[in-house]
Amino acid sequence: MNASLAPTLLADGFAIAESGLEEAALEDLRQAVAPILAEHAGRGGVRNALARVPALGPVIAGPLRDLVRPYFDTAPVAVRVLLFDKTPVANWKVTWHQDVTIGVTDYEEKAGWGPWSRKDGGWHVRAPAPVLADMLTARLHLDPCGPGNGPVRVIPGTHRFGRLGDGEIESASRRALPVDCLVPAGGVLLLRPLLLHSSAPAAEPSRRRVLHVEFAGRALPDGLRWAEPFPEAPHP
Ligand SMILES: O=C(O)CCC(=O)C(=O)O
Repeated sequence: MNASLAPTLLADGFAIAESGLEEAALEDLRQAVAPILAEHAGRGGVRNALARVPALGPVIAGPLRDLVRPYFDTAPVAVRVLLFDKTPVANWKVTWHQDVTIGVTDYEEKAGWGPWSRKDGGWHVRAPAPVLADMLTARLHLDPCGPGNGPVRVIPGTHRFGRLGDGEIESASRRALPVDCLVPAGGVLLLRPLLLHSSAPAAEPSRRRVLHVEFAGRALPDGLRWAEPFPEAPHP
């Protein structure tokens, strides 16, 4: 990992890195995810992607984990794995938001946690800001993403403001100059979950396949447990 990305990640909340994966390895990943993406065609995304495609394990535990490791003071663990694809039939948009929800094993009312929801058979909860501020997402692009492919758009520095309310998100998005995250195939967008981000429909829809992996370095506080830690549960 290029350690010189650290100041950018700290100040801006995002950075674009190289995975180091060769085209043949990327093609293996495209083939591995093809059936599940075909099954979800039109929906834009797949949850629990690692459970559904175990062949993703080596790239998550290897190159992606190696890439984020310098940003944690304990060994990071993947805690959520999603797949996205933006295609001519699923040319979706996402409005400005922060990623504030995590997957946990059990429902338990705790101060500072909530609201709770049930998705795909698992418990999801809005987490307190310190938990989210410690996390880092690595989005490995299986296709090149240029300005016409509906790239993720970010507002640099907003990850430092904690969890924002709807009004704050609205005014930040009106005042700030967003940046489009253009990523080549094999590139990785590193993103703090609290960074305000959105994405527009692709102006030139083709495929925009992304393996999205959220990493955390610690066990959860308040007796809660990550739903899908991989390759092992994080240490307290
Ligand atoms: O892939 C995208 O366009 C947006 C994804 C996103 O907003 C998210 O993962 O929270």
